[in-house]
Amino acid sequence: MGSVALASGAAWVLAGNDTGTMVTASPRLYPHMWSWDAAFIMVGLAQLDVDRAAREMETLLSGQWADGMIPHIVFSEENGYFPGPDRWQTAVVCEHAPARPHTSGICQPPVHAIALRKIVDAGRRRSGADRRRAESLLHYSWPRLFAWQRWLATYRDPLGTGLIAVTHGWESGMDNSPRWDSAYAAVQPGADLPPYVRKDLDKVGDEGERPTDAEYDRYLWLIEEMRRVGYRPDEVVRTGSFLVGDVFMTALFALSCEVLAELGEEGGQPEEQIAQLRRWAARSRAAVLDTRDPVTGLARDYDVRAGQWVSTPSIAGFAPLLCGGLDPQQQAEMLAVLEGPDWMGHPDLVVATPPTVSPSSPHFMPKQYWRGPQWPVISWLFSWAMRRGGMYDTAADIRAETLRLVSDGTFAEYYHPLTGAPLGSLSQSWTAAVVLDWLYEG
Ligand code: 9WN
Repeated sequence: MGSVALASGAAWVLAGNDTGTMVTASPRLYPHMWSWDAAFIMVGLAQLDVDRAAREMETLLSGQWADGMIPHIVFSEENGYFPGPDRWQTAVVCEHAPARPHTSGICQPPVHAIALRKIVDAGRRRSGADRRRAESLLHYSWPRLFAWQRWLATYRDPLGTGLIAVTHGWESGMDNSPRWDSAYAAVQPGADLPPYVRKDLDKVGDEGERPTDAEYDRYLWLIEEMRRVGYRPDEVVRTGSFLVGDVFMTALFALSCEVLAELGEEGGQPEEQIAQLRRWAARSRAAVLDTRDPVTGLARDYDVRAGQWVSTPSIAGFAPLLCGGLDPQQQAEMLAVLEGPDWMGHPDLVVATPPTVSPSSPHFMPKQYWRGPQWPVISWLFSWAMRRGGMYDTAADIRAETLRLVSDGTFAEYYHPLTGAPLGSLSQSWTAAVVLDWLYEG
């Protein structure tokens, strides 16, 4: 499919998933707004329609909790996803949660400052009305995104080092990654886990791509634990069965603090808050670098509950390339590993983009959720951050190769790395959105 057809197809996917106030993550499997999906969707919308992109940010922020957390799902009026509002019961048990819209009670990676950057830049490139809309969105969103970063710095730094922790694998966005296997193994679902019926299995082509029932029991048990402490962020961190310092989330936190600080300078926001963002960024960047494995050089997660490093190699090991901080020699070495035969340069890959797990790893499963396939949105994120960090050649290569992967026009959630087959949900909004951004901005 050529670029023009691909761009029209991507725009058509976003329009098809648009309920008017939110572009759902996908038509069937995910009929609601997911926090980090929404940010990437805004990146694509910004290229098409600044006002529509701005409304997406406003919808997301309408679900922000009073303490600053941006929840991982803002529910639409659709049914069709489990766990839905009845299971979460956030507004029933937590005074910080909004009564409407309904939201989940956990978070996802903080990539929203990147979306705001994109919308502001698109607005400034265009006419008076778009420019004014973008500037007023900046003014409206900045304090709210600051509050979100502050929430993470306040409640999710249990070691006090700047390593941001997740309390559920879903918070990482890489739900079923082998990164979480050992931490999940220690989660013992209680006998009083309320019964439930999954809705995801009949919406993908092959059930084997999705997590197992035993995994779902653990996902649901963690939510039950949180519900029982009223989603109070300090209590969740103190008592929950799952607490892992997430190096990928930490890198995105540092990156977003920097991006938000720059936007704050341009928008005349309070100097003290801008300085605070820079302090958080520096601390978390250092925390990311401190996680590096002395043997492989890759960044690692830290299981706070078990008191041990998680050394399972995954794409998250390259987190320093997102947030920066490596010296030139170290950066070149890490890039060489990423581009080398265990990762992007593996000879069996159909396209040279980062797989979620190395094909050389015993954990590699080419069709399984976050255990091997390539996610176009993760490629976009690396490419965007690399360009920002001056790694232009790798950024351009990842863009070109991903565009080759998605040229089938299915806009799949993820792709089989050894065959290029589309997997998971088709017409996935964030895939369409990042493709649009790449086609427009080059
Ligand atoms: C749980 C929506 C989301 C993404 C995540 C992805 C998947 C949900 C699920 O879908 O997670 O939040 O039901 O598996 O792992 O990254 O935001 O696209």
